[in-house]
Amino acid sequence: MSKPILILNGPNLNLLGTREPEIYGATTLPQVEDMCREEASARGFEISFHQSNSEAEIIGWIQGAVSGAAGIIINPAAFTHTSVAILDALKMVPCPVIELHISNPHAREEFRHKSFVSLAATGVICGLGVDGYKLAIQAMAGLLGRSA
Ligand code: CA2
Repeated sequence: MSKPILILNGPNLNLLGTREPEIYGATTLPQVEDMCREEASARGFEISFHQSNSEAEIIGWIQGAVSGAAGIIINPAAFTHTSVAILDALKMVPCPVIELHISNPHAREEFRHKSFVSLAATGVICGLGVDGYKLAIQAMAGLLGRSA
């Protein structure tokens, strides 16, 4: 059986679609998960989709990906700008890593301009709303040689 694409979402993204729709849109995280499952399945991939407000839990999933995932798509949310621990974990995985943001952090407050995660990312998608998740799956399929 082939390995899934791991899709990780950081703190507060469980609230997607319920607050700050002017920044993050009106789509909920369960709707994003359905969208991702559909997009991946059209390309012959399974996904393993998670959200956590805990840095430790996210690091646990990344460590599990060392042998258990074809690729990682991660929206680290606020941990993007703070977490050397997530960066270190991502540096240990052999698979492609796509960093994803719904908004464009570079067009927002200065503290959002710095990403620790980018240092371990194969590529970064930002500012395209929740469509970025679909685009990340398409890009990951290309990186894994199955653009279907
Ligand atoms: O644009 C993104 O996807 C971010 O990763 C979202 C993070 C933010 O800290 C990053 O700078 C950029 C915040 C996620 C908070 O999620 C919420 C969702 C709905 C309502 C309120 C917060």
